[in-house]
Amino acid sequence: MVIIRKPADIKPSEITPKEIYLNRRRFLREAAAVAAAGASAALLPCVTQAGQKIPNARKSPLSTGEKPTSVQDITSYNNFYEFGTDKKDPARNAQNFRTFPWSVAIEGEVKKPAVYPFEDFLKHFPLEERIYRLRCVEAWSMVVPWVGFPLRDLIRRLEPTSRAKYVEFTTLHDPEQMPGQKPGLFGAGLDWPYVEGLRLDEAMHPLTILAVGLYGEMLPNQNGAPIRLVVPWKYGFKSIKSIVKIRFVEKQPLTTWMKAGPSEYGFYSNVNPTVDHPRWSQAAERRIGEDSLFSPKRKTLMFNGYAEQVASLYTGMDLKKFF
Ligand SMILES: Nc1nc2c(c(=O)[nH]1)N[C@H]1C(S)=C(S)[C@@H](COP(=O)(O)O)O[C@H]1N2
Ligand SMILES: [Mo]
Repeated sequence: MVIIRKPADIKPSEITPKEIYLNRRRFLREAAAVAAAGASAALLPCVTQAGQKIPNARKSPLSTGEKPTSVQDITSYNNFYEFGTDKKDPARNAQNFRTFPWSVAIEGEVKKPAVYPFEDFLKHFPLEERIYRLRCVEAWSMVVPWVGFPLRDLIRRLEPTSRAKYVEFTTLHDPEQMPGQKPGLFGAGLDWPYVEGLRLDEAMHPLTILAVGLYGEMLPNQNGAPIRLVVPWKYGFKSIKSIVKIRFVEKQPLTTWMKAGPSEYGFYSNVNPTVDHPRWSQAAERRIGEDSLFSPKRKTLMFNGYAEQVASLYTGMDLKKFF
């Protein structure tokens, strides 16, 4: 489904069914009740754009005390293959990416499927600043001061059915805007749109967030505007950008990277210094911004340093098999 288009392009057959409309109204009413009961939502203006200041994001106790990477590095060294495969490509090629209007379709095994405008999330979920380590599978890392809200807050509101075991996320598919999605040399040869997935308990973990900003401002386009996932104990590619669909499913989703290289990228993708990528070691990492001749590599930590919080999700699992 193409989300962004002029009203005239929308066929009558696509107009939101009444049930979905009513679900959305109920969602708003319940969210308003939560806000009135004390949790202060961010109350942003309706028109949002990259760089706009985010007021009153609470500082989260779940943040790392490590020094954040510079905003310059975070916004100019990116993996966002829809805009090119060079680290500098996304900052250049995503400049005119349109992220307004934007909506996220909620589908599958859930009692409240609907297409929610992005602003609904901003108005009704209190935003927090979460400073997290981000460890890319390519053995570099950053520390990012995200602004977002726990994915579990949204999931609870949507009421998954008992059949929902996994959550599948999909990025916008729009080759006109995303040149990397066109076949040819510029693309990464991935199967578009980009798809990621989590087990429902991973999605419900308090560390898992949907981010809408960084460094106190709405997300820059190259970082996944207007809304992206952040799962800090997994390799960066799980943290899917520019999400247009969240689907609750019974079976483990087939992700983009599993399709591209099943022997190299597994479903779990937990940061694990003892399980190497077939082509390189995962034992150490280079911290972006520290690449002087004298800065040693850092040792990669189990679950990217979040073992205390997340190890219990994987009790009894062979992490070499379920990589
Ligand atoms: N849709 C989409 N999401 C994506 C990617 C991508 O190419 N496309 N790259 C992933 C990878 S490999 C990483 S390391 C992180 C990088 O996020 P950042 O650019 O905000 O640091 O985004 C992830 N999310
Ligand atoms: Mo990555």
